[in-house]
Amino acid sequence: MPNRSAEQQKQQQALVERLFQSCGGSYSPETRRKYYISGPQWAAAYEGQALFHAPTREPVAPAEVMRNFAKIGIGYWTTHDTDVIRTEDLMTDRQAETVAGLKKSLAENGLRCSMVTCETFFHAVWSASPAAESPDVRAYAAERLKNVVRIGHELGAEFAVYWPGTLGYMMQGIMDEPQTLQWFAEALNAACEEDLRVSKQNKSPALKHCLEAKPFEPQGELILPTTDAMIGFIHSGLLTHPEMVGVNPEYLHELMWGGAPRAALARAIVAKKLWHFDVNDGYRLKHDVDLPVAVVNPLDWLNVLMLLRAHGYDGPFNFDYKPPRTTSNWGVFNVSFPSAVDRFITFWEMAGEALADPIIGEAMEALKSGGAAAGAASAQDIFESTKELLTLHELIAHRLVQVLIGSHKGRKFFGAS
Ligand code: GLO
Ligand code: MG
Ligand code: MG
Repeated sequence: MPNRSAEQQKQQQALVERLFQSCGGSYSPETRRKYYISGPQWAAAYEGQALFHAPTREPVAPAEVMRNFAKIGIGYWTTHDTDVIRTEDLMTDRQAETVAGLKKSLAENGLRCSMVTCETFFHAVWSASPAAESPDVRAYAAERLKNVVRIGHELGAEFAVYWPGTLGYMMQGIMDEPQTLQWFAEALNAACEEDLRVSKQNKSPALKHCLEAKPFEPQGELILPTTDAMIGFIHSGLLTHPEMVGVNPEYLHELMWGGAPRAALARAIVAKKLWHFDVNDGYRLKHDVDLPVAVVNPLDWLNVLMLLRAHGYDGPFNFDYKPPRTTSNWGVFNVSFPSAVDRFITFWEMAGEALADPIIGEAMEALKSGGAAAGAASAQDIFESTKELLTLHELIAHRLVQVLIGSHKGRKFFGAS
């Protein structure tokens, strides 16, 4: 029996490989490496488990993840502290050994660690959040954040990300929210202070600290549910170093609450806080399915990347998605990551084409010039003067769909003359 299934698996992999190759359109590892694309340890090693799901895949060790990322052409690796170090080994000699091993694997694979993040949502210690009423929990949270900052420096990371997933409640009225926010700020302040200390000591740049919001899940209600809430919090006066703190919006997290991810990103851009970006896809007003980038909302993804290209975003694109649990361990590195990366690059290229498209360009310019209604015209005159121009909105939307499906490059559909 085991032999038979091993044979079947080989045949099935050959089929998947052949069909994937038939899809075509893949980029070389060299091309993929030109983008600031990071692959999370936790995405690659995700075993497919969830509240109602048993795991479907085997665990994958960091060195194995790195080896595969290097082969695919993903140049950067990101990790939670506890993805690679057991909670009980954190801040011990075991941690130092593990971090030294990670540095070695990164170097061997020609990879860099771009971001480190602190797990403050999974372990039982966070059951009442990292800003819990208990001073012991809060002191431990501050130590964990400071430790992540030190690991970040050790691994040469540029960013530290914090997703305070448990900063909220299940039942109303159990906490004093302003007090909880103050406590949460204290942990972040400790992380920034530690960063300043270490970077001064090492004469190395400080990390960029980025807050990530999610509107619901795993708590019933969150205190900082959106990127806008995070930006408000950064400017609340509770942080001692607001200039060191920015945001890491996640595409799906903004969509989940019903927001327009592009508009959320735009608000972070004008606040000069868009430093890091988690890319994935999913559905509005549903749970955090973390699907691979652009498989659900391709037109929106084209638009999001147009915005980021137009405004010179040069931070990382962190592939914070979950390879579907129907994908095998083999499939994670042979189909899931390469196809996600290639779709992303394709959309990035398409966004460039759309921004350079002469039709869209001329339409935008015409709209900006307006109708030239002479000076002190009435509301009705102003309206009349642009009435025909405004049809360009619909024309632009049409053109963007043409870019998406390639008909601007002459792609014809069966039956089209
Ligand atoms: C979960 C979050 C999570 C964070 C990670 C980094 O929904 O997206 O994956 O991005 O913990 O802080
Ligand atoms: Mg995320
Ligand atoms: Mg998510």
